[in-house]
Parts: sequence; C-alpha cells; structure tokens
Amino acid sequence: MHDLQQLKRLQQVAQRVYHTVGFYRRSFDEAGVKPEDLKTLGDLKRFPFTTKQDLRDGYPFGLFAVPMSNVVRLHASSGTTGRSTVVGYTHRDIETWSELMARCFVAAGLTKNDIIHNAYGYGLFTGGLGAHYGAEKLGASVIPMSGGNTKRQLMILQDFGPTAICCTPSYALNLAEQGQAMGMDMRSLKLRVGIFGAEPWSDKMRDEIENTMDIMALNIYGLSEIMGPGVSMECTEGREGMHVFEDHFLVETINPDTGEVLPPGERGELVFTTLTKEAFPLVRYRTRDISRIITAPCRCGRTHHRMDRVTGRSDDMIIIRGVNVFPSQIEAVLVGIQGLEPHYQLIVDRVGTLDTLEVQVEVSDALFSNADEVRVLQKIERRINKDLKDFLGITAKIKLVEPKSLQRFEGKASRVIDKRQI
Ligand code: DLL
Repeated sequence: MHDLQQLKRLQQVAQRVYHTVGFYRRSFDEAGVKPEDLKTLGDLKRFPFTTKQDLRDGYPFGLFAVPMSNVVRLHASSGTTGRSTVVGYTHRDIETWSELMARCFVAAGLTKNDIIHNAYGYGLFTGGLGAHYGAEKLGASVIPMSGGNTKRQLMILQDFGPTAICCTPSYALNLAEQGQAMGMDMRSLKLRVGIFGAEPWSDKMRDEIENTMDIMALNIYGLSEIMGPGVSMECTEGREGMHVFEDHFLVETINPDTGEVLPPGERGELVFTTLTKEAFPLVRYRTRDISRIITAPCRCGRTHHRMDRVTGRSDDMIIIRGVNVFPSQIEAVLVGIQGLEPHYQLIVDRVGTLDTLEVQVEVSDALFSNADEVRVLQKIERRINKDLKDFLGITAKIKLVEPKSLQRFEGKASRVIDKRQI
C-alpha cells in the first residue's frame, strides 16, 4: 500500500546521496549500481550496506549530504571516546522527527491535555531532546527532567502529577524501587502510561513496571543514526511489536552472516534506509539489532508494519544503564594504562534494578612481582575507573587478576558475560 510512496522517496534519496556524498558515490560505483537501477523496491537488495565502521571512517561530518550551514543540530551516540557516530539535522529533519515523536505519543493515547515527564537524558543523546520536541509538537506540557537525581524526579512525579513518563525501562524500575523505599505509593500517582526504550527489555519487565506503577508500559525504538527515538512505536491496542513509520523509513531484515534479505516474519538483523532525511540520509544501514517484521494487521487500524521487540544484537555492543559500549572501547582504555595486559573479561549483571559492570583485567608479570604491589595496584584501579568514566561515561567495579589467569580464546574472543535476566 505504501509501496509507491516508498519507491518514489527511495529513488530520490539514492539520487541525492549519489550526487552529494562521496562515500555513497564510491560505494555504489564499487558495487556497480546506479540510482536509476532502482525500478522497484526489490532492486534495493542489490545496493551495498552502510555500516557503523563507514560512519566512523567519515567522522565527524563526512557523510553529511548538506553544507554545515544547513545543519541546525548535532547529536552523537554514547561513548565519548574516539570515533562515536555524529549525526546532523536540518530544520526540516527536526520538524519530521518532532512529528514522528508526536505520532508515538498519540499511539500511546496521549493528547495535548497530558503532562509528560521526560527523564531521557538531554544532551548529545537523542532521547531527551527527541521526546521533548515531540511532546511540544503534540501540545502536551513537557517536564524536561533529563536523567539522574532520582529523589527530585520522585518529588516532581508527586507534585506536578504528570500523566506520562519517558525513560529507559530499567530507570522506571529504579524510580519505582526508590519511591517505594521512601514510602511513596507509586500506584497512586497520576501516571497512566510510560514510553520506554533505548535498551532491550522483556514482557516480564513490562509486567513488573505495569504492576508496581499501575500504568501501561509501551515500547519505543530508535537509534541515533536513523533519527533517534521514534523510528517505531507500540500502540495501545496491539502491544505486540512497534509500528515502523514506513513513510520515512524503509526496513529490511537480513541474515547477519550472509547479508541475504529475509522474508517478513523471519528473525534477522534490521537494516534501515531513511526516506526523507536531509542532513544525514542513510541507505541500508546495518543496525546490528535482531528482530523480525510483523505484517499481520494490527487491531488499531494503523497500516504500518510492526517490528518485534529487539531480542539481541549481532555484534558485541552492550547497553549499561543506557550507555552503549563496545568491548573494544573498554579495551582501548585498558591498553592505554601501563602495567595491564590486553587480557580482560567483562561481567554484566543487574543488582536490583541497576546494571553493573565488572572489568577483570590481568596485570603484567613485572607488576605482579613488584614488592610495592598493593599500593601500585590500587593506583591502577583508580586510574582505570577514572578513564572509564572520563572516556566512556561508565562506572565499573575493577578486579585486577594475576597474569595468565583469565580464559584464553581460540578464534573469536567472547569478552562479555551477561548475567542479566531481563
Ligand atoms: O537509544 C534512541 C532512543 C532513545 C530510543 C529513547 C528509544 C528511546 P542510541 O543511543 O543510538 O539511540 O542507541 C540505539 O539502542 O540500536 C538498540 O540496540 C537499542 N535500543 C533502542 N531502543 C530499543 C528498544 C537510542 N526499544 C540502540 N528495545 C539501538 C531494545 C533498543 N533496544
């Protein structure tokens, strides 16, 4: 039904990136395709993918399709080291994003009469400002809380009586837990709906949030590269998958190993092409998120197809308390510190509602046999903590271990042990 509109927009995007972004000209040429080859939507599968590495290579603005004078906003994916992904928006992009986020709120049953408590982080992260502009577009009253300062958040929840809350699902549980510990009855707040995303969560977590807060908990998905929050959103009717805004994004699922396009319904890696973005259009961007497309009609009447919950990733990225990190980024911090060996293990767990990270790393033989050892080891631990905080924005428990005590891998190392049962 949307095919014709999608095809027209797709053809325009392909033309535009081919003529304005050096990377796409090279990548299309290398693959032997031209924008004119897009005669049907099916022809897209002949086009090359765009990967996170391509974006890193173009850091910071290399893949922008408009001059900087037309860019009115920059955001970046989390992790402050090196080459995080920088994304740009024109006035019209911000307008589209606000419109799509407003759609998400409408799908959650909200209107201009609602008060929205926005606890997504404001800043380079897309969550805060993305939800903020959408809430204003809807005409709702938005409370720009940002993240952190939980006691104050609880006070505002009580005093301002917001009817909706936006934050990560783990932070919602954290708020509920701390509220209860302070003697608050979380179920008697005016909140009726929560718009939760930015990290994987399960129906079990949904039940827990809904029961402790007496709200409807809905899933929202997005990623900075494609826009930010609001690429897809659950409606109040279906609650089985999130409607993808197909007039602005074309979604495919692929086999992550072969790159082959999978039929709807089959689980694989999501690949998005932006259909209307001006500053930072992307063709066939590999998200690494694993999900599946649901084509069955939804009770709500929306005709946009849905995507299932994201159940995992086809790479080793982990999301700890809303911060996306790759083991390689942690490794980069560790190898920068004298006395450490490049052998490490990351243990992710959840204590109560909080994600925890333990970094186990081997110290060098020389250091291990040093008489002054304990003091030196403590100093190294402090340094690792500081660098992880400064460069990646994460806190971790550090465990220095003896040389050659961690597991060695044959082939692909698996650095992460994720014990969270989400
Ligand atoms: O997390 C954008 C966002 C903000 C989405 C607020 C929803 C709400 P990034 O920081 O670029 O952007 O991280 C994107 O987070 O590729 C997924 O792996 C993960 N993710 C986002 N939403 C969900 C979700 C924002 N609902 C990465 N379920 C994505 C599971 C999610 N994972």
